[in-house]
Amino acid sequence: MKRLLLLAVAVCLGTLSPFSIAAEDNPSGKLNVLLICVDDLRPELNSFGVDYIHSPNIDRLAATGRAFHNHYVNAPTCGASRYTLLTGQYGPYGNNSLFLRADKLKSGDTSVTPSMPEWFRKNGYKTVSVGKVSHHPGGWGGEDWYDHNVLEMPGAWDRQLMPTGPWKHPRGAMHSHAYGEIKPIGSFSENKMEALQSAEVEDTDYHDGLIAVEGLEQLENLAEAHTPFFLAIGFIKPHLPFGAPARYMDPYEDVELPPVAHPEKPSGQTTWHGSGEFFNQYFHHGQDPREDKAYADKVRRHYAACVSYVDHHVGLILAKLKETGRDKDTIVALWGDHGWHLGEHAIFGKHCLFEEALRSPLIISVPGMNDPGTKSNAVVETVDIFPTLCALAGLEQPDFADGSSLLPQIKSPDAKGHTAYAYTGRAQTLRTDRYRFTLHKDGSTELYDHNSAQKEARNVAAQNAGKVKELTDLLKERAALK
Ligand SMILES: [Ca+2]
Repeated sequence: MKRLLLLAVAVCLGTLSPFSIAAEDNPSGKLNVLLICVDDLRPELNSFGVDYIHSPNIDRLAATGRAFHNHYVNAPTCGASRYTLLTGQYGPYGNNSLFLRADKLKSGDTSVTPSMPEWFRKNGYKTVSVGKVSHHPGGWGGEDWYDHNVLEMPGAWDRQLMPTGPWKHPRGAMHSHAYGEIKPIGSFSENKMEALQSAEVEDTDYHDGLIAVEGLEQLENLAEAHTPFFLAIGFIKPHLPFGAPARYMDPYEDVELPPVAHPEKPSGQTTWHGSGEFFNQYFHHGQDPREDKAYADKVRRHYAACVSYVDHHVGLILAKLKETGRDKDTIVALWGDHGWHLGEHAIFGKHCLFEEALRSPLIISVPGMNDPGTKSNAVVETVDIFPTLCALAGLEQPDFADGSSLLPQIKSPDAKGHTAYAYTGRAQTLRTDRYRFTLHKDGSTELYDHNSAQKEARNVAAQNAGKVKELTDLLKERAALK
């Protein structure tokens, strides 16, 4: 009885995982963490209701875990979004967010709190990153993002790896095509990289194939060790350019694509932009998908092929986890760092505060969880992931985290969510289960009612002054945490 009482107290204090560990030979008595990050992945997945997408491996993960269908990122750009994942806090907007934090650490700023991997490391975990987990693949700065003395996240990783193959350095691998081709520096170069590619090559002739190979090796090594592990593997597709081995185009050759929702450019003050990354940095042969449906479909098919390419490699990682037996004592989380407009609101890109840029897939699978495969519709956000993984693994909660643990939703798919806050440099937004409310720096507002047929195609702020006031106050409460 006394032991049971102690156990109950320990669970309440968060010092034990609330899930029993099924693996008979668990060497550490702790649950491991396998975190899979996917770059620029909107919920363009079969298991998230997009029927034409071929994503059997991620779908299988969703079928054995909890898929969060209303997960929102806190910032619609890679670096700032990854900052929130990896620190559990809202932070600066920009791709250099984590480097700014590293500078603070270097200057001895004691207000900087531990990152998620550092937190696990301090709790006895071996922490390893492979590929694009922080903003720079590999997690280094300096020339070509390859100076091992310049760390994006000091103290975070026991090992950080980024196979560069024929691209020679992480900067080259980040925006690359097959055959070692890398994007020229400068947005307006005369020699722009093709936006789309479909080459008859092996999986490892694009960089995610190499990231998977390294990830498999690290996973195999960690699975044999007698310490718990926190392994983060970051795939770079479906980030631009949209290139993948040709066979991943096969499922999309003859498929009828569903119509694009609200393809018109929104009127009035919004966070709409001219898709600068897409048009300025990549070559489109004079075609504009905003005016050319055939080209828009081609872009969408290539994005889909990149999703299937990544899905294949997620499948290899999950198969290896099972083969090692560590699937019985490993939490798996799969996260997209933000969404991507494929023509909605006449945007091809991210960097705005609409649903398509902010909604991304989050799937969390825990051995022994209730109702595996039942989705959650709760509104949740990326800053929730750090406290969630701590709660699931039985680690002390990071009291500095801006989010809250999703243990209730993992225990019960019907558990309610909260609100999701996000920002760019020019505006902030709050998503409730019914509304999206956006507040611009100049004070102008957007209010969208997701219970209406028009959703984010009709700003109803002018007709709902009371709701605007209420959501302004709520948004400012969240903004004060920044
Ligand atoms: Ca990204």
